[in-house]
Amino acid sequence: MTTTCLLIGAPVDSGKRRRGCLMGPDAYRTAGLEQSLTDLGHTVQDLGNVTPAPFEPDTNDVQTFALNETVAWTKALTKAARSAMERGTPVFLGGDHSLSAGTVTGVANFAASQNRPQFVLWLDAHTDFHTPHSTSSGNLHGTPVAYFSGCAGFDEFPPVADPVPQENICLLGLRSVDTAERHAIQQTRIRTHDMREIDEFGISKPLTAFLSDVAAQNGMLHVSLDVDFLDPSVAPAVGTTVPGGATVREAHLVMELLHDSGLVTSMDLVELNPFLDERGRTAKLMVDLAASALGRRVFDRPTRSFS
Ligand code: HAR
Ligand code: MN
Ligand code: MN
Ligand code: MN
Repeated sequence: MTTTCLLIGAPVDSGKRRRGCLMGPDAYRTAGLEQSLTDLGHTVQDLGNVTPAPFEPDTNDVQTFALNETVAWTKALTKAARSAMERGTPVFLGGDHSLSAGTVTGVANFAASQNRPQFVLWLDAHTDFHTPHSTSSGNLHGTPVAYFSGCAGFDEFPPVADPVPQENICLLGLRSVDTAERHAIQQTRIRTHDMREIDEFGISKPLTAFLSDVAAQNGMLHVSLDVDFLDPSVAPAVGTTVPGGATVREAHLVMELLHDSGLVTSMDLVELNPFLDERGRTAKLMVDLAASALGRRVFDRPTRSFS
């Protein structure tokens, strides 16, 4: 099945102190994302980059780094995501992971307008489940899951109109979880799958169980792919490398199963820092993974069913 893919640049760099993610959208363009998706038969429109409205300057000595800038991005991206959903399958080109505070709330708002439940697959070494009060780094890229699931403590941010229900969120690839996040997440119904579970039972098991639930509820599915889901030996271009991540094939298998499911309605590619890349290899791998999610395969085979 072919679709209209909307490439939307989100050069958000305010979610942490190390600079460079603002170059992400252009790195994906340079690595040939548009052509890769066109080659699969999709109609592809590059809508350029989103820009935030003007914001008050941040003083960088508060507990949350670059709060006003991140709030401005959240507002702009919520709007962009909401309206893109009317027109096709948005692929948000990050930008650091704070951008998902905007993209997920925007797509969830659209799902609510369709009376369909929103689901989120979060492919990441981290849970990103801090609130502005629990974070010790002050880096807001560590908070979007708490925000879009409706946790308290985000007073400076816009209220979340349609929080994603906890049981509709699946975090896959975990291997770096702060104590406050672990305690908080254990009180929720969020599905968490760490690398130990993936090593022991394989990556397809938790994923196919989740996809079956999405299908059974006629859900919309947002996929948020953080570069650090991957092992740093194959994806070095990220500020927060954590050893022991997904292999190239594990990541492609996730994407291939996602495509087979026919359930993906929106996607983020986040945390790419091209300043840290080696001859574009991480950007290229992320483009190849996006292509797998949108239908690239070695051979045709009977499509797996998830209902
Ligand atoms: N938990 C740590 C913190 O809050 C690290 C968060 C890192 N997040 C990302 N995105 N790189 O997953 O500072
Ligand atoms: Mn993340
Ligand atoms: Mn991460
Ligand atoms: Mn603190």
